[in-house]
Amino acid sequence: MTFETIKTSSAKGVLTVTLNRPEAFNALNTLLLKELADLLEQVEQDHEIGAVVVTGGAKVFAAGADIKEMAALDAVGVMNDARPKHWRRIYQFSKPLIAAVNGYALGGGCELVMHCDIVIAGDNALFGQPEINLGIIPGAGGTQRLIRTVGKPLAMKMVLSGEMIDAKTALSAGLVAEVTIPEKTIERATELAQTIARKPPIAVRLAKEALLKAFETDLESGLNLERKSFTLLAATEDRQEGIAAFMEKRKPNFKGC
Ligand code: CO8
Repeated sequence: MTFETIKTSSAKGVLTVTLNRPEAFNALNTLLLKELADLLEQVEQDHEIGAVVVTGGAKVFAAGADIKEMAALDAVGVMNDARPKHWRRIYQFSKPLIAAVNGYALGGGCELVMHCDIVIAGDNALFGQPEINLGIIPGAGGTQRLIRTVGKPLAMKMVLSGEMIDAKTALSAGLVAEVTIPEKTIERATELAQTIARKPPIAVRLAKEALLKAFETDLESGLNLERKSFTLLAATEDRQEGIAAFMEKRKPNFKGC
């Protein structure tokens, strides 16, 4: 697959995707979202890849939806917009997605961060939902995911005022898992992704699914899903291998079955 708006590289079970529209601060146009969603669907079938890092590079993660592209859409155009479909495809990716964020993650950029499962931020990162300044509101899940992630007071402040928060605030609010120096953001995200890629893939997939379910269901239904997945894992060879390796005091050799 060749891409216009993203760059890819892979090593040690990890695919790194770099958003590549530097001239527009990596603004997420339809093509970029489509390419990212297409790529993730392809990775779904690639058993060599256990986790994916998404980054904008050293300076900026993404400054939001492409405002210039958005400006051309009237209400019917927005209604027929292909982007919500691509966002859904990104959200449906079953393997871990790790964001490595330096600089701005605004609007759709912050929403892309929230589509990721773990966020590593450089101490230069700035997160915001500035859509209100454009007379709109977040449109890729920002109102729902931000409030579930950071709670009502901070989510309301960010969405209603458009004010950004820094990496330290994002860390204390739970939007970000770790903060590092900007030079190490991608390295640390990659290291974490490699650690996850070495884990048993079916257990990783079911753990992600169960954790995400907590966003959208009641406790009893979530516990039911967890119990079913826990039971299902008892039928995998990787569970036998993991337990045997523990007993035999050796490293497990997981095969994804
Ligand atoms: N879209 C398009 N181009 C952009 C965007 C953007 N979001 N952000 C920056 N750019 C472009 C600028 O136009 C400029 O290009 P040019 O030199 O050709 O004019 C270049 O990037 C650099 O930008 P600036 O000159 O403005 O750089 P500054 O360092 O002064 O400022 C900022 C950087 C603070 C990031 C500033 O550019 C900014 O405020 N950008 C817009 C941020 C924003 O409002 N984001 C929200 C967009 S709306 C959104 O994301 C809704 C998501 C809904 C998804 C729904 C899907 C269905």
